[in-house]
Amino acid sequence: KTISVVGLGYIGLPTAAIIASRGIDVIGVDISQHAVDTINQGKVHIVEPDLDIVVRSAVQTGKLRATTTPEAADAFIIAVPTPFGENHQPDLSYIEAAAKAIAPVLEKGNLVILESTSPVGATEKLTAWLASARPDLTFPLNGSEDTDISVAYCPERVLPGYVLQELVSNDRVVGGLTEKCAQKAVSLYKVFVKGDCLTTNAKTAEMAKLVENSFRDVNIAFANELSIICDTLKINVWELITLANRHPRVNILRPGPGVGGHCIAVDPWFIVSSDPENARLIKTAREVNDGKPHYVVDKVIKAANRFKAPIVACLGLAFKADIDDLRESPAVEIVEMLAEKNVGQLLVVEPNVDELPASLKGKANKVELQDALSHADIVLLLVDHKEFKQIATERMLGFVTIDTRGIWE
Ligand code: SAJ
Repeated sequence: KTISVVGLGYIGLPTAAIIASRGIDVIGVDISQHAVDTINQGKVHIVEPDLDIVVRSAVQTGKLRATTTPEAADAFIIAVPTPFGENHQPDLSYIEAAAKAIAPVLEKGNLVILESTSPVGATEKLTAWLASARPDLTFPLNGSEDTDISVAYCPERVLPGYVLQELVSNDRVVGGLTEKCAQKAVSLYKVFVKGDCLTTNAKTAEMAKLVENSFRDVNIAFANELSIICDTLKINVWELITLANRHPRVNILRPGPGVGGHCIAVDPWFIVSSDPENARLIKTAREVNDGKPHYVVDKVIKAANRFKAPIVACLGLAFKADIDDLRESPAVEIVEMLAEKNVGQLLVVEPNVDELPASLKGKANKVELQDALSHADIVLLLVDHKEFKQIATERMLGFVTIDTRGIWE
């Protein structure tokens, strides 16, 4: 058996490597020649703990090979991005391009699985694109059961930083366009998934993924809103949450500088765009979380007004603790806004990256933690990296601190 994984990014590459590590031939497909070349040298173009080791061994044993042109396989797993475009509408163009790319090599008996986070109905759209490119094959559209090609939707739920463990241990929701499609997909996942594979229809599986991330977004919004209300009421939100969470049925998440990453800040919009009138809470949660970086900036400006030539140490740029991923990071957004508003001299500390992102070059200086602390008037904690948690609370007494993650509270 051969499995083709289309899209070798944060999800596709680890999935391809894990399947290959189970002794199955895997053909990885990506439009980026750079990604393909890097992988074929046994190296990785993305950062994820231990991924380099698994990819190197999969390539060395000849089980994993990458290419820019799709080849015939028994099953295709599509893991391409689904960004949102104008007005928060989902952009399915990568899925469409992937469908058009694999359609010519599809053969009777093949299974196609979509893993990309998608709005409800995307699996049917994918199938329609495949069907229009291959009128000689039958597809599971309009309830047809016995078809040449099987199609299923199976979202991933892995947490960045723990991808290799979670790919294996998490339960999977497997949504088939038909029952037979779901069963075929389960047999594929059983090769490497130790968790349960729960079958349903494709639409429910698509919605399950969106709902999981929206649930988290709404709950983080609750915490973020509380943190602002508590500022008004002069209550320590961290103490408040610790106390409230001692109730047996209360579990408030942690406020922060905003919500980043490519999933939680994006997926709820897919629900909103599918039913804007009724998705009220979900939309408001997005707005609350997107508003938090602005609130933090205003707080820094107020603090900075107390100094003639304020020096602000900004601790952390990543979108969450102990990772190097700066994309969609509220911390980056906050430092950008501070630079734009000329709030003062900005010293940035980010132990997990070598260079400032392009948007901050020339506007802020990247320095070591100790340098930042010896010069700063204001310390703005943006990410709860372990290096920052190690700073003793007493050390912070001499500064005006704005601790968005509550590590020194
Ligand atoms: N955050 C807070 N307060 C919290 C928890 C998180 O402010 O109490 C912030 C983080 O700092 C970060 C953002 O939210 O900026 C998202 O971080 P996260 O750790 O909640 O989630 P991600 O984006 O790394 O991964 C999520 C996970 N989804 C859920 O937990 C429901 C993961 O399982 C998904 O696979 C992933 O999205 C995805 O790919 O969809």
